[in-house]
Amino acid sequence: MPLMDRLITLTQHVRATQLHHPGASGELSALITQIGVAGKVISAQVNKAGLVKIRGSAGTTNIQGEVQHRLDQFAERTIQDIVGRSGHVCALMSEEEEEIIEVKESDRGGYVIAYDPLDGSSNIDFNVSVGTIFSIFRKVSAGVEVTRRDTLQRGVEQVAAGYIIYGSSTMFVYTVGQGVHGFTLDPTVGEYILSHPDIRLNATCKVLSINTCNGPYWDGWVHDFMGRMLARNDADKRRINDRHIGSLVADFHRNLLMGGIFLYPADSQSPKGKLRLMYEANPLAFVIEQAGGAASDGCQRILEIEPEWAHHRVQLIIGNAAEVELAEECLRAGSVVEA
Ligand code: P6P
Repeated sequence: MPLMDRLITLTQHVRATQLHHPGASGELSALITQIGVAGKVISAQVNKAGLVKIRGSAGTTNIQGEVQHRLDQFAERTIQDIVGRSGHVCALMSEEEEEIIEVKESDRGGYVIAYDPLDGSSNIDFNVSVGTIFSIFRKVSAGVEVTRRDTLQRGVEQVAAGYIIYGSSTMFVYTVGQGVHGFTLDPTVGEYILSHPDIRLNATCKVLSINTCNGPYWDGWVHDFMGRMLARNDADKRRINDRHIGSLVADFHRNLLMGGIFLYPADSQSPKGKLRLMYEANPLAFVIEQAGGAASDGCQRILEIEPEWAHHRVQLIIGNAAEVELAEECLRAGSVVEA
């Protein structure tokens, strides 16, 4: 088989998906490719963080009140420079920036991007996998002005979403609504090569991923859910394993490939939940649903939630649909008991 029949690059794959969209201008393909370029630049720095003076705290905090790491700031600048100046976006909504960044009019394109430039960054100094999460919406308002209608859209309106995980290898995982596809970066040639075509969530939920040390803060339903899940393990077999590394992209990616459920419930410390709708829950919800799973805030699909503002926090339950439904059932039962 000729070599080219074996290697499919990210750019080729994205272009092929757009061929199904009559009238596609190619702008979305170009935008996704530019996000990939930003990922290569960030990957190069993440993979040598221990060697250059780029690790550690930058001594500043972001809108979330989280300590910013030098790599957080590097990743933010990289995305602003490469994606912000691509000519394909009109606004950028970042975990690291309090305000939505409007691209100067001469450089504006037809899309809005929401992103977490380096999720899990508190783990960087310990060599734990981290990642960039992105969500893309089409600009919907007429004219060049960027309006709230363009930026605060529900997750169902996403035209593309995915993440880049900087781990034992760097992978680009994305969906445009035609399945989920994973590409592994070959650093020797600087290309993302299709390595995980049409990813489907393993039908069996093998992993339970939650920060159990938040247990004292949980509502009763979470304890009920945990009990129901752990009851699956008996003398015959351990059917469910606890895997939680505290880096959302790493926990999500492992569960996507193995089959599992991740929860970050609202609790007495984070009454609205900790994770953010626009650039964490929404993009991963798009991916998981495209892979055959589900994502909920316990009461409704993540993708149906009406955003209140750029840094809207939500309770996140994401993974195998049966287990997401079980969590919703426990929450409903718990609310009846508490009522
Ligand atoms: P906790 C990382 O800061 C992050 O945003 C996610 O990547 C991760 O899942 C979560 O926070 C961990 O939060 O409260 O368990 O340390």
